[in-house]
Amino acid sequence: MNRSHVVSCTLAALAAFGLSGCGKEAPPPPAPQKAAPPPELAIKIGHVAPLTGNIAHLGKDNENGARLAVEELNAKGVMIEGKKLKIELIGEDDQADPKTGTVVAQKLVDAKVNGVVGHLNSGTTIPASKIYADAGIPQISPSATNPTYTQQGFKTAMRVMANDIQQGKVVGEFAVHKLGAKTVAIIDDRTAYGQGLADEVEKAAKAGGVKIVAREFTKNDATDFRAILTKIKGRRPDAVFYGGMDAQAGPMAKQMKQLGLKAKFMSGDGACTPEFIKLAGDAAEGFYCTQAGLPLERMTDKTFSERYKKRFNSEVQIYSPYSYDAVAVIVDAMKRAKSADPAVYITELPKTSYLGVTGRIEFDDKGDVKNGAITMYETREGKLNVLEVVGGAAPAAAEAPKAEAPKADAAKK
Ligand code: ABU
Repeated sequence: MNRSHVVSCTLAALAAFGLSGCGKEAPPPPAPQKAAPPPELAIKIGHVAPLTGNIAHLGKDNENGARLAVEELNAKGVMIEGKKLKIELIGEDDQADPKTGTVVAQKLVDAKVNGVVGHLNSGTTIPASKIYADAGIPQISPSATNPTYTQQGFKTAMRVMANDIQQGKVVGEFAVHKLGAKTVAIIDDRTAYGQGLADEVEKAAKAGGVKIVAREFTKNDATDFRAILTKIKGRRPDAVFYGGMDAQAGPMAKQMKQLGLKAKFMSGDGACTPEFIKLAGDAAEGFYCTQAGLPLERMTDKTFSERYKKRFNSEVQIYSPYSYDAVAVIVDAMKRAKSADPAVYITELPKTSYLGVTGRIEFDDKGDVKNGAITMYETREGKLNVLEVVGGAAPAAAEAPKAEAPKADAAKK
């Protein structure tokens, strides 16, 4: 073998096999080819809630729920027509302000989102719903309970928890039958939610024979309620109902105690939060409030709060399980429709029957969740304790919450 043969042989061997020798060793088997990853289908889901201001803690909770769903669904890999869904969550801050709500709604429409989870407040959700409806973009609110939202005839508008007709009736009847109230004073914050719920409570209480001895109002940025409470104290009501959020209900409870107003204090879901207890301190004791759904510990997926805490290093406030489910319901409809196009998958939304974190989700012909539950709580020893659950679907045996609850549909996909 001459020198040039040795060189060419060695180079050829190295090039061919990347190793020693020339004709002495069998070549190694070719490395297995990695399958090409499936093509991606990138979609955008908008989320809107107040991320600044006095209920930013609730807005962040809503956004966290939606974010957890997006992250888990992306990690699982949802396939639509051979493509792997890649969901981007676009979070917007509407500051709980109706005008800002419409501005950010238009921003999401312009960004061509495939669906919207939000808004948090009824006062922003209702005006924004017209913008999404005109654009044909499905919107699922995880927390807006004012009935008007789903009564406008928009096919795009849905919610995943009970509404204030259901909630007001439970509060009013509880005041009559469980608290034995004969006289009630009502305060609201003049928002679509606060005023609407207060009206429903008034209706139900009056139907039970209660006399409404005062009907007062404040604002959703107020902090001093002493003038209203002093007036109410003079009417000696058995109970006071506040229609509004925890940011006002907390200091209101404190000021009731300071003024020696001993009436039972009641409110709805906007104030039925750990934040209320933090703000009210000792005055939180003996407070009654409702949530528009099942208690967290009785929901289908009991691992939700652990996953939430692990991911965000904070506790669930109230609505995050619903915003989680709202994302999952949108994706479930896309899967059944084999399309993420809003014009296509919207036809599947009304047919939804989805076992989420919060329970089985199905919609009535208006877009309200069927069989919504209302839970009544009383605050004792600094905690919200369940008193009763009204309504809600009787879970099928396979869906009933268990000590080791099965994961929700979203987690199985
Ligand atoms: N449902 C209470 C808070 C949100 C809202 O309806 O305004």
